[in-house]
Amino acid sequence: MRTSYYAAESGRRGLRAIQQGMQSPLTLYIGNKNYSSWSLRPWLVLRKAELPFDEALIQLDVPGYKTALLAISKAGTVPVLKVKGEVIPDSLAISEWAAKAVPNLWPKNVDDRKRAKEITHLMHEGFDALRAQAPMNLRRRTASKMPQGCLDDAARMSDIWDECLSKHDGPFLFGDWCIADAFYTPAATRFVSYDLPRSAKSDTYISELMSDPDYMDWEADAMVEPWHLVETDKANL
Ligand SMILES: N[C@@H](CCC(=O)N[C@@H](CS)C(=O)NCC(=O)O)C(=O)O
Repeated sequence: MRTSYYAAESGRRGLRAIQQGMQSPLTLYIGNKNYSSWSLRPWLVLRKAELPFDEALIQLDVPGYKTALLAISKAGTVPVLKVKGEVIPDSLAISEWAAKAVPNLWPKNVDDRKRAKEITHLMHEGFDALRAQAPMNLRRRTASKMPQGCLDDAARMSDIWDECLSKHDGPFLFGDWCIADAFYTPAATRFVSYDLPRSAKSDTYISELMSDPDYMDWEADAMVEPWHLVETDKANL
């Protein structure tokens, strides 16, 4: 996999240069690895699918970044997957694209698959308080008191994990790794960053996700990123 770093300030020309130099038919556009939870999800899915891809990192929240995002897709957000001429914005749409291309990214058992999709959609559309009040910030460690909305979301998430984990032998929500685990990995990092309460079962699950080799590759890049989003770093100080 090749990584291209795109300085938003350099405008569309820089982006075109990256596109022209790219080798793989798949390019995943992502945001800062320390902060972009939506980018991490399909990145993990493509890794687990063993689909070779290039990644292009768009630095978020710097002058010109929105122009850069809009030059990639009308959504104006990352992640975006480019497959030859096709442009697929949105973490879930990219994951579903991968699941069509490669088997076993959703559980085989019909009931498990239905539940895995339900809880993936829940993560994609919900848990607003947790997402807003405990933003993904892989470098962050704090024991600050967290707002009640965030604690309520964390308790609900830990219950969902426990329900899934109690029906399977683990280590993942439905036994083998699936897209639902990708969707909950950024949430798991928030439990660690903000020291959110969780059950013993959920704690073991979090440790499993945090020691996943693909996740650790992403995290290693995040740790050395030179960019800091000051407002995000101050959340719940
Ligand atoms: N529903 C979208 C959400 C994508 C999203 O909001 N991405 C953030 C980065 S994590 C973004 O691009 N923000 C751009 C902005 O704030 O202008 C998905 O699942 O991919």
